Amino acid sequence: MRIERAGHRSLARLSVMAALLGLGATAAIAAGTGQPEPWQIAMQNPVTDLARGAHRFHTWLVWIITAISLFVLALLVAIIVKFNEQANPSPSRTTHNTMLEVAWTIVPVLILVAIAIPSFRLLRAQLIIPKADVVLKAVGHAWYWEYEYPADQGGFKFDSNMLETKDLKPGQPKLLAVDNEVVVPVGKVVRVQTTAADVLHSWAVPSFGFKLDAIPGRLNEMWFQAQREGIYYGQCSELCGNGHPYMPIAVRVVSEDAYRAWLDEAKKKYARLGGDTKLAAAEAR
Ligand SMILES: [Cu+2]
Repeated sequence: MRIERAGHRSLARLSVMAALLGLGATAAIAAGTGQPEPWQIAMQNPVTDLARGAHRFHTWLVWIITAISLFVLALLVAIIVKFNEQANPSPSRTTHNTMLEVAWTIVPVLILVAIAIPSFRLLRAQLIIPKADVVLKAVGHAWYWEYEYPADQGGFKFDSNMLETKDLKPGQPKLLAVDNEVVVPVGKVVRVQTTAADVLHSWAVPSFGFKLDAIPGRLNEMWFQAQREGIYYGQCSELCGNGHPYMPIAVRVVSEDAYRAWLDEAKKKYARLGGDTKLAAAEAR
Protein backbone atom coordinates (compact mmCIF):
# COMPACT_ATOMS: atom_id res chain seq x y z
CA MET A 1 0.00 0.00 0.00
CA ARG A 2 2.77 2.38 0.98
CA ILE A 3 4.66 1.60 -2.17
CA GLU A 4 1.60 2.35 -4.27
CA ARG A 5 1.14 5.75 -2.61
CA ALA A 6 4.81 6.58 -3.16
CA GLY A 7 4.35 5.65 -6.82
CA HIS A 8 1.45 8.07 -7.17
CA ARG A 9 3.46 10.82 -5.56
CA SER A 10 6.37 10.24 -7.96
CA LEU A 11 3.93 10.26 -10.85
CA ALA A 12 2.54 13.61 -9.71
CA ARG A 13 6.05 15.02 -9.39
CA LEU A 14 6.95 13.73 -12.83
CA SER A 15 3.89 15.43 -14.32
CA VAL A 16 4.84 18.69 -12.63
CA MET A 17 8.34 18.35 -14.05
CA ALA A 18 7.00 17.62 -17.52
CA ALA A 19 4.78 20.71 -17.27
CA LEU A 20 7.73 22.84 -16.15
CA LEU A 21 9.77 21.53 -19.05
CA GLY A 22 6.93 22.31 -21.40
CA LEU A 23 6.93 25.87 -20.14
CA GLY A 24 10.62 26.11 -20.83
CA ALA A 25 11.32 26.58 -17.15
CA THR A 26 14.39 24.35 -17.14
CA ALA A 27 16.44 27.06 -15.43
CA ALA A 28 14.10 26.70 -12.45
CA ILE A 29 15.34 23.15 -11.94
CA ALA A 30 18.63 24.43 -10.66
CA ALA A 31 21.79 22.41 -10.79
CA GLY A 32 23.69 22.24 -7.53
CA THR A 33 27.30 23.24 -7.09
CA GLY A 34 29.42 20.49 -5.60
CA GLN A 35 26.40 18.33 -4.88
CA PRO A 36 23.13 17.43 -6.60
CA GLU A 37 19.88 19.28 -5.95
CA PRO A 38 16.58 17.41 -5.54
CA TRP A 39 14.98 16.87 -8.95
CA GLN A 40 17.89 18.43 -10.74
CA ILE A 41 18.12 17.50 -14.41
CA ALA A 42 21.08 19.60 -15.55
CA MET A 43 24.68 18.77 -14.73
CA GLN A 44 26.20 20.19 -11.53
CA ASN A 45 27.55 23.72 -11.86
CA PRO A 46 31.15 23.74 -13.08
CA VAL A 47 33.96 25.36 -11.07
CA THR A 48 36.88 24.40 -13.31
CA ASP A 49 37.71 25.19 -16.95
CA LEU A 50 37.76 21.46 -17.68
CA ALA A 51 34.19 21.07 -16.39
CA ARG A 52 33.08 24.09 -18.46
CA GLY A 53 34.76 22.53 -21.51
CA ALA A 54 32.93 19.24 -20.90
CA HIS A 55 29.59 21.10 -20.57
CA ARG A 56 30.21 23.02 -23.81
CA PHE A 57 31.04 19.79 -25.60
CA HIS A 58 27.90 18.17 -24.19
CA THR A 59 25.76 21.08 -25.44
CA TRP A 60 27.40 20.88 -28.87
CA LEU A 61 26.56 17.15 -29.06
CA VAL A 62 22.94 17.82 -28.04
CA TRP A 63 22.61 20.27 -30.95
CA ILE A 64 24.05 17.73 -33.40
CA ILE A 65 21.86 14.91 -32.06
CA THR A 66 18.77 17.14 -32.25
CA ALA A 67 19.51 18.17 -35.85
CA ILE A 68 20.05 14.54 -36.93
CA SER A 69 16.90 13.35 -35.15
CA LEU A 70 14.77 16.10 -36.72
CA PHE A 71 16.23 15.37 -40.17
CA VAL A 72 15.47 11.64 -39.88
CA LEU A 73 11.98 12.43 -38.57
CA ALA A 74 11.35 14.77 -41.53
CA LEU A 75 12.50 12.04 -43.97
CA LEU A 76 10.19 9.48 -42.33
CA VAL A 77 7.23 11.86 -42.45
CA ALA A 78 7.96 12.71 -46.12
CA ILE A 79 8.13 9.01 -47.00
CA ILE A 80 4.89 8.22 -45.16
CA VAL A 81 3.03 11.12 -46.79
CA LYS A 82 4.45 11.12 -50.34
CA PHE A 83 5.23 7.48 -50.96
CA ASN A 84 2.34 5.56 -49.46
CA GLU A 85 0.33 3.21 -51.69
CA GLN A 86 -2.43 5.72 -52.42
CA ALA A 87 -0.24 8.76 -53.10
CA ASN A 88 2.30 6.82 -55.15
CA PRO A 89 0.67 3.70 -56.68
CA SER A 90 3.50 2.87 -59.11
CA PRO A 91 6.87 3.13 -57.30
CA SER A 92 10.05 4.20 -59.10
CA ARG A 93 12.53 1.42 -59.91
CA THR A 94 15.57 3.63 -59.28
CA THR A 95 18.40 1.76 -57.54
CA HIS A 96 21.37 4.16 -57.78
CA ASN A 97 21.92 7.87 -57.42
CA THR A 98 25.59 8.81 -57.44
CA MET A 99 25.14 12.28 -55.94
CA LEU A 100 22.99 10.95 -53.12
CA GLU A 101 25.41 8.12 -52.35
CA VAL A 102 28.39 10.49 -52.23
CA ALA A 103 26.42 12.86 -49.99
CA TRP A 104 25.35 10.21 -47.47
CA THR A 105 28.95 9.08 -47.17
CA ILE A 106 30.58 12.52 -46.95
CA VAL A 107 28.06 14.22 -44.64
CA PRO A 108 28.37 11.66 -41.78
CA VAL A 109 32.17 11.88 -42.09
CA LEU A 110 31.97 15.67 -41.73
CA ILE A 111 29.68 15.29 -38.70
CA LEU A 112 32.19 12.92 -37.08
CA VAL A 113 35.03 15.37 -37.77
CA ALA A 114 32.95 18.16 -36.20
CA ILE A 115 32.62 15.95 -33.10
CA ALA A 116 36.21 14.66 -33.07
CA ILE A 117 37.95 18.06 -33.14
CA PRO A 118 36.43 19.51 -29.90
CA SER A 119 36.55 16.03 -28.32
CA PHE A 120 40.31 15.65 -28.83
CA ARG A 121 40.88 19.26 -27.79
CA LEU A 122 39.12 18.56 -24.48
CA LEU A 123 40.96 15.28 -23.98
CA ARG A 124 44.27 17.07 -24.58
CA ALA A 125 43.40 19.72 -21.97
CA GLN A 126 42.57 16.98 -19.47
CA LEU A 127 45.62 14.82 -20.03
CA ILE A 128 48.40 17.39 -20.48
CA ILE A 129 48.91 18.41 -16.90
CA PRO A 130 50.17 21.94 -16.23
CA LYS A 131 52.85 22.51 -13.60
CA ALA A 132 51.20 21.31 -10.42
CA ASP A 133 51.08 23.23 -7.12
CA VAL A 134 49.71 20.30 -5.16
CA VAL A 135 49.94 16.56 -5.79
CA LEU A 136 47.28 14.35 -4.30
CA LYS A 137 47.13 10.59 -4.48
CA ALA A 138 43.76 8.88 -4.16
CA VAL A 139 43.81 5.15 -3.49
CA GLY A 140 40.56 3.24 -3.88
CA HIS A 141 39.81 0.53 -1.35
CA ALA A 142 36.75 -1.68 -1.01
CA TRP A 143 35.02 0.53 0.17
CA TYR A 144 36.61 3.83 1.10
CA TRP A 145 39.21 6.24 -0.24
CA GLU A 146 42.68 6.73 1.14
CA TYR A 147 44.54 9.98 0.40
CA GLU A 148 48.24 10.73 0.41
CA TYR A 149 49.97 14.11 0.39
CA PRO A 150 53.63 13.92 -0.67
CA ALA A 151 56.61 15.10 1.38
CA ASP A 152 56.59 18.68 0.03
CA GLN A 153 53.07 19.07 1.43
CA GLY A 154 53.94 17.48 4.74
CA GLY A 155 53.96 13.79 3.82
CA PHE A 156 50.94 12.17 5.41
CA LYS A 157 48.06 9.91 4.51
CA PHE A 158 44.60 9.26 5.85
CA ASP A 159 41.43 7.30 5.20
CA SER A 160 38.17 8.94 4.23
CA ASN A 161 35.01 7.06 5.17
CA MET A 162 31.38 7.91 4.56
CA LEU A 163 29.46 9.29 7.53
CA GLU A 164 26.54 7.19 8.73
CA THR A 165 23.18 8.97 8.46
CA LYS A 166 22.92 9.16 12.26
CA ASP A 167 26.28 10.98 12.47
CA LEU A 168 25.44 13.72 9.94
CA LYS A 169 25.63 17.31 11.12
CA PRO A 170 23.01 19.80 9.81
CA GLY A 171 23.68 20.64 6.18
CA GLN A 172 25.76 17.56 5.50
CA PRO A 173 24.37 15.52 2.60
CA LYS A 174 23.46 11.87 3.16
CA LEU A 175 25.67 9.32 1.36
CA LEU A 176 28.13 12.08 0.36
CA ALA A 177 29.59 13.51 3.58
CA VAL A 178 32.77 11.90 4.90
CA ASP A 179 34.73 11.91 8.16
CA ASN A 180 38.01 13.18 6.68
CA GLU A 181 37.69 15.54 3.73
CA VAL A 182 40.39 16.20 1.16
CA VAL A 183 41.51 19.85 1.40
CA VAL A 184 43.07 21.74 -1.52
CA PRO A 185 43.84 25.42 -2.14
CA VAL A 186 41.62 27.52 -4.43
CA GLY A 187 42.96 28.56 -7.84
CA LYS A 188 45.89 26.11 -7.70
CA VAL A 189 46.64 23.27 -10.07
CA VAL A 190 46.02 20.00 -8.25
CA ARG A 191 47.51 16.95 -9.89
CA VAL A 192 45.54 13.89 -8.85
CA GLN A 193 47.04 10.44 -9.10
CA THR A 194 44.71 7.49 -8.70
CA THR A 195 45.30 3.84 -8.06
CA ALA A 196 43.49 1.07 -6.23
CA ALA A 197 44.41 -1.51 -3.62
CA ASP A 198 41.95 -4.22 -4.59
CA VAL A 199 39.45 -3.77 -7.43
CA LEU A 200 38.63 -1.08 -10.02
CA HIS A 201 37.32 2.21 -8.61
CA SER A 202 36.95 5.66 -10.15
CA TRP A 203 37.56 9.04 -8.54
CA ALA A 204 34.95 11.48 -9.82
CA VAL A 205 33.79 14.97 -8.80
CA PRO A 206 31.12 16.37 -11.18
CA SER A 207 31.67 20.09 -10.47
CA PHE A 208 35.36 19.67 -11.35
CA GLY A 209 34.53 17.78 -14.55
CA PHE A 210 36.82 15.13 -13.11
CA LYS A 211 36.56 11.37 -13.52
CA LEU A 212 39.55 9.06 -13.50
CA ASP A 213 39.68 5.31 -13.07
CA ALA A 214 41.64 3.93 -10.12
CA ILE A 215 43.23 0.67 -11.25
CA PRO A 216 45.26 -1.76 -9.12
CA GLY A 217 48.92 -1.82 -10.21
CA ARG A 218 48.58 1.31 -12.31
CA LEU A 219 48.93 5.03 -11.60
CA ASN A 220 46.58 7.31 -13.53
CA GLU A 221 46.85 11.09 -13.56
CA MET A 222 44.63 14.05 -14.27
CA TRP A 223 44.31 17.53 -12.82
CA PHE A 224 41.86 20.18 -11.74
CA GLN A 225 41.99 23.82 -10.74
CA ALA A 226 38.98 24.81 -8.64
CA GLN A 227 38.13 28.48 -9.07
CA ARG A 228 35.73 28.80 -6.17
CA GLU A 229 36.00 27.91 -2.49
CA GLY A 230 33.50 25.43 -1.15
CA ILE A 231 32.83 21.78 -0.56
CA TYR A 232 32.54 19.56 -3.60
CA TYR A 233 31.21 16.03 -3.44
CA GLY A 234 31.65 13.10 -5.77
CA GLN A 235 31.29 9.36 -5.74
CA CYS A 236 33.17 6.28 -6.81
CA SER A 237 32.07 5.90 -10.44
CA GLU A 238 33.16 2.37 -11.21
CA LEU A 239 30.91 -0.45 -10.05
CA CYS A 240 33.27 -1.98 -7.51
CA GLY A 241 31.17 -4.24 -5.31
CA ASN A 242 28.42 -4.07 -2.74
CA GLY A 243 29.94 -1.08 -0.93
CA HIS A 244 30.15 0.90 -4.16
CA PRO A 245 27.47 3.50 -3.26
CA TYR A 246 29.07 4.09 0.15
CA MET A 247 32.51 5.43 -0.76
CA PRO A 248 31.87 9.11 -1.52
CA ILE A 249 34.48 11.78 -2.20
CA ALA A 250 34.49 15.14 -0.44
CA VAL A 251 36.92 17.89 -1.49
CA ARG A 252 37.06 21.13 0.45
CA VAL A 253 38.51 24.01 -1.55
CA VAL A 254 39.90 26.72 0.75
CA SER A 255 42.09 29.83 0.59
CA GLU A 256 45.87 29.47 0.48
CA ASP A 257 46.16 30.52 4.16
CA ALA A 258 43.47 28.12 5.30
CA TYR A 259 45.20 25.37 3.32
CA ARG A 260 48.53 26.03 5.04
CA ALA A 261 46.80 25.98 8.42
CA TRP A 262 45.07 22.70 7.53
CA LEU A 263 48.40 21.18 6.44
CA ASP A 264 49.95 22.04 9.83
CA GLU A 265 47.02 20.47 11.60
CA ALA A 266 46.87 17.45 9.31
CA LYS A 267 50.58 16.70 9.75
CA LYS A 268 49.98 16.34 13.47
CA LYS A 269 46.64 14.57 13.13
CA TYR A 270 47.60 11.92 10.60
CA ALA A 271 50.52 9.59 10.94
CA ARG A 272 53.48 10.49 8.79
CA LEU A 273 54.01 8.52 5.59
CA GLY A 274 56.02 5.37 5.96
CA GLY A 275 59.22 4.90 3.94
CA ASP A 276 57.45 2.50 1.57
CA THR A 277 55.13 5.12 0.13
CA LYS A 278 56.10 6.38 -3.29
CA LEU A 279 54.64 9.35 -5.15
CA ALA A 280 55.53 10.51 -8.62
CA ALA A 281 57.41 13.80 -8.95
CA ALA A 282 55.30 16.95 -8.73
CA GLU A 283 56.76 18.70 -11.79
CA ALA A 284 54.87 18.82 -15.09
CA ARG A 285 55.68 16.27 -17.76
CU1 LIG B 1 34.68 1.98 -5.76
